[in-house]
Amino acid sequence: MKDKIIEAANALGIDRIGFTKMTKLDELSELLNYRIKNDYSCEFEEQDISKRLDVSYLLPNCKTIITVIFPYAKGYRVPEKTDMGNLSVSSYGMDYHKVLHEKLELLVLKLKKEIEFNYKICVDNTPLIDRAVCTKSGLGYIGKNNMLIDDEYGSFVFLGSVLIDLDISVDEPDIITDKCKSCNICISKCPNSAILENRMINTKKCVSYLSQTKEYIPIEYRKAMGNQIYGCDICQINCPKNYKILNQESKEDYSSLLVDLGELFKMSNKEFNLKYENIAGSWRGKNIWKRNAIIACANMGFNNFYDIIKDELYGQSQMFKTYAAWALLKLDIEKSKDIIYNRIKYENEFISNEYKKLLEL
Ligand code: B12
Repeated sequence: MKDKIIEAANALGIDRIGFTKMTKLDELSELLNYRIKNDYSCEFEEQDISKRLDVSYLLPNCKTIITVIFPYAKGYRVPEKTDMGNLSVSSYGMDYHKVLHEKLELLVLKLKKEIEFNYKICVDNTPLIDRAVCTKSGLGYIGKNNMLIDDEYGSFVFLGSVLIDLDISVDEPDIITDKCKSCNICISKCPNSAILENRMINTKKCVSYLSQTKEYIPIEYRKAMGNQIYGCDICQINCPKNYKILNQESKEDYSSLLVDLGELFKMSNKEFNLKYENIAGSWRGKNIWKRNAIIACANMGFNNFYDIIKDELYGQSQMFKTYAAWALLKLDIEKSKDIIYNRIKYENEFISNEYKKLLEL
């Protein structure tokens, strides 16, 4: 059965496939507790640790987890400094959640012609710790930047799993050695010092997190966001393990990862969905992109958007006001001070306090 699964996966263009038993991940208990205690976990993760350590409830009688990794970013070049916003390369092309899910669904359909079984596909969408089950089944190792790294594809791989209620002989992974050795490039290049010496990430500081959260972004973290509209690739682009994949010949045109901010500021929700709904980076919706665009304008000194951002001070959105006032002061402190001061009396307590804080009143 195992050989048949591998053969079927290969036919679907999946060339990295592993197998592991459905067991509790008790070895991660300390790590997960430590993250919660230190506020290193985030709202995109299941907070009930017991549901992460034992995911057998996802599929009754689950015996085996089939794991796969799927490469991307071949030949990707960081765009030259531009007057646009930037999306992470993980958001290139069709949403990887859909692509990988469909591939795994096809794999299951093929196998079901041979034998009946129950299954559950997981691609980033369940409490399963994708990286943990992939490493357990021998697919790659974890780098200091927390990324799962494959010897050939580097860390630019998406992870997927299929839980099944069949018993399949599993892989005994090689002993995972620390292939990062003394390299600390990701730690030193991370724009917000989110990668810690103890191989953990302070998720709340990670630019990828900041670009997706709906929570308040602390003023001191905003600069690190640069012109990112979704995600961040810095710890991967600078990783020597990705040198090979990034320097491969490729016909892909990555220019769609650049976002026209003028267009974004004017877009209706409908127009946004039409243009971006099929990519991975749009899942938080237009307003989060627009917030990030305001931050990007301030960071990059895009003064041509000054008036558009100023209009937000008179709008309905508390979120836009928060970042607009900060951005206007960054873009032109003298011109903006009075404008913001004069708005204090019209605003609720949160916004007026925010304005006072920015004006150091
Ligand atoms: C929440 C989340 C985030 C958060 C937090 C990330 C983080 N580092 O935890 C934020 C929003 C910041 C984020 C960002 C990104 N994410 Co994300 N994210 C997730 C999600 C949903 C859960 C991650 C999680 O549980 N974290 C908690 C910690 C404990 O687990 P972990 O980091 O995943 O894995 C650790 C443990 O497994 C541990 N470990 C494994 N075995 C063992 C054994 C022992 C003994 C020990 C001690 C530890 C240990 O080492 C791992 C690294 O620390 C997963 C999907 C999923 N369901 O797993 C995707 C996932 C991790 N993300 C992914 C991607 C692509 C990204 C981004 C690259 C997107 C981008 N370009 O902006 C960045 C990368 C940031 C980074 N350097 O980690 C991929 C990672 C692929 C890969 N090659 O590793 C995943 C797996 C989605 C997928 N299915 O492809 N993400």
